[in-house]
Amino acid sequence: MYDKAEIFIRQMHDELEFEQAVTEQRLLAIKEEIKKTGSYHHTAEELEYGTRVAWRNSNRCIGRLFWDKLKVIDKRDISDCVSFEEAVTSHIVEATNSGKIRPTITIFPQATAHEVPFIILNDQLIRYASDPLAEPIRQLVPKIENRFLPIVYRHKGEMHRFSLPDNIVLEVPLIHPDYPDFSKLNLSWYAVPFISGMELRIGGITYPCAPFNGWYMESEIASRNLLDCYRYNLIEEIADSFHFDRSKTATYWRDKTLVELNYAVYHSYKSQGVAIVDHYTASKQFEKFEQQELQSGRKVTGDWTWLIPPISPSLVHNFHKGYDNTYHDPNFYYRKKGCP
Ligand code: HEM
Ligand code: NRG
Repeated sequence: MYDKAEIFIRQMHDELEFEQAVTEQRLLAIKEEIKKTGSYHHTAEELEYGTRVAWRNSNRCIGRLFWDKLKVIDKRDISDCVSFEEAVTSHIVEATNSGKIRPTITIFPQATAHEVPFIILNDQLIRYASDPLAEPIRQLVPKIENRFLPIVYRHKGEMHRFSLPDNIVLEVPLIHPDYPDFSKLNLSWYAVPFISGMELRIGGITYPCAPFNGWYMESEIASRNLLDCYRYNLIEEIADSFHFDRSKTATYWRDKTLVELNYAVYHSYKSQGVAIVDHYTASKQFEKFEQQELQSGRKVTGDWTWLIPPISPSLVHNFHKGYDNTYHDPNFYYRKKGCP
């Protein structure tokens, strides 16, 4: 643990241009704390910096230009379920911000050798009970009355669950300005993706519960969630609402549906005042991030298979270059299945 802590502290102090003596003093204190207790605790500044760098290091994320604007909410002192549920609810409300989404992370207690801290079993805080991806939670909670899944979490070895108050989940009805019959399908999606199934690792410390959010890129909803055959699988119904000719593949009805649906999702969010980014702008922002990192003397790592958008990938710059997919800490990782 000390070795990992040392790498992290030296990197942070180096980037933030701390004085050498301050660095050595902090390392000594960490060494002492680990010797006495078997672990150590980050200062508020280390937590904030480490978390932002974890986003900067997220190889699969195209949204990293804004890594140093992440709002970090420190809830490491929470030890009871009421406060936990309040903090999760407050994260949803504050980050949603009536559509002016704020990239936010709430950090709950770190893992220790003798205590099992909070862990959320849902992969996202908000998910429709009708989504095929809801299956693992539906297995745990057979009777679900809400349109949204309850949040299932573990604390001190016990399973708990709570339902989100319906009125805190902002949703966007999907419309297409040029195809009125599309609106008649009554489709909608929630405004904010809150990732809750990943753990955060900083300098040898693991935070198993650290839900975070940014805003959506339109193709996540349009190309994947609504069209993937193992998700909502709606390509035929949506093509029919656009009155495209499905008699043969060569009419390109699938491709046309994909493009118009991405357009519909983007314009629905925008016209209803909910933050969203189109794949082309996201890619341009990522290009700027790459340039900034280069200027700061850092190497950008990335996962090409995730960075290219699932619509017109060859029209954006990242399709045409390679990325080094090495994982550097601090970073976010999937928790191991069946953990804890
Ligand atoms: C993945 C965009 C904010 C960390 C992704 C993906 C997209 C994306 C398109 C790929 C998702 C997929 O294909 O399923 C954005 C945008 C943001 C944003 C537009 C707006 C601000 C954030 C924030 C964090 C983050 C705030 C963390 C603090 C990640 C991670 C992944 C990811 C860890 C990989 C998830 C996985 O492996 O399942 N992001 N992101 N992103 N993003 Fe971001
Ligand atoms: N594709 C998933 C969300 C994954 C993360 N995407 C973001 N993250 N935009 C979906 O629900 O469609 N973020 O933190 O903003």
